[in-house]
Amino acid sequence: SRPNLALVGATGAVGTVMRDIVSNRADIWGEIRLVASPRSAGKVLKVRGEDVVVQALVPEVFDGIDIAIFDVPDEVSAEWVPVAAERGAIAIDKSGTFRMHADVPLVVPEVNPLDARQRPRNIISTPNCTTLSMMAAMGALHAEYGLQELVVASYQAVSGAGVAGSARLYDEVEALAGDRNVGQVAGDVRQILDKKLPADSPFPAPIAFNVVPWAGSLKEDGWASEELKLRNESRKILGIPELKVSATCVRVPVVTTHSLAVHARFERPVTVADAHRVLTAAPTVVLVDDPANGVWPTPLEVVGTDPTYVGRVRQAIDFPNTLDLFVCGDNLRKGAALNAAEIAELVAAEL
Ligand code: 11C
Repeated sequence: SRPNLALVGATGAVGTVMRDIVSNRADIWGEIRLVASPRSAGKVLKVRGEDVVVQALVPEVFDGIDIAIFDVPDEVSAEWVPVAAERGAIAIDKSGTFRMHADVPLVVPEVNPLDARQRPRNIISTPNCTTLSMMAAMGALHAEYGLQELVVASYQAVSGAGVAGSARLYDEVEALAGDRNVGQVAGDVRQILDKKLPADSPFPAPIAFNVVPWAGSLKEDGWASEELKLRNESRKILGIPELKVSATCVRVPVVTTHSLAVHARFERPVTVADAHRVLTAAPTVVLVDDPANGVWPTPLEVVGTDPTYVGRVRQAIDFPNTLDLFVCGDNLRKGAALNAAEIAELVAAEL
């Protein structure tokens, strides 16, 4: 019989995309159960064209469920993912809680699908959306040339911070609209926003008309959690424990789709033409790289789609065996819901 799927966190930014994705991919599921906090229980949402009543997150909600995808805050995952796993579901978790646990695989299906089979705790983690936005491309290049070092700057969309992130950007743009002098004097945007909007922004500085060199929470020595996740998760997914990674994560006023400028050094020599061939051959990567004709990926051109887009591939002039490139990936699709759905399909094929 067809496996039953639970979507936990069905009403969030990723949950909304998740419902769309499972409704539009090949339908391999029996029941699809929607689960959310008691606050959202009773809501009626569409999945596969049908109305489904959202159920509250309680232990019994996992009875009869084969696979449960969680997209909830870290502390909710910490409490509830083990509950689902103990009740017999295979839990696919989007939070940061279990990603670096040695007994939990961290999976990107086109890079390390076999890792999904070793899941002693019945838990599989799916990576941070910033890491994921470049993994398909970097995995393909690593397989060919042997990745040794990554230096990355991210340009992260506001929906990475959930529904509240997108709402804040729209609110700020609205609050600033019409004033053609704004943004030319230090601090003026902040003053206007302080007057017009609530103070509790998900971002530590104005995000409209701005870029903010911060994403996540403060870790040791001034690092932001997103930067460390990008390092640790890339190492685990690619299976290169010693990979050298340094990242600076930046939030930009883009609604959805993370972009990354990547400087990647390889063990073996690589030319731009060879890298183009490898990226073109990678099934989930789209090469968009014709600068003479102004062709490169931008978040606005790729939002809402599934692949990882790569452009601006250059051989670093002063660094041997090194490429510089620009990558865009929808942070809510491949960066979150799609990767989780692909893992679920991988696991369902074994059941
Ligand atoms: C952001 N990447 O753009 C984050 C959100 O570890 O899954 C996801 C955090 C995570 O803000």
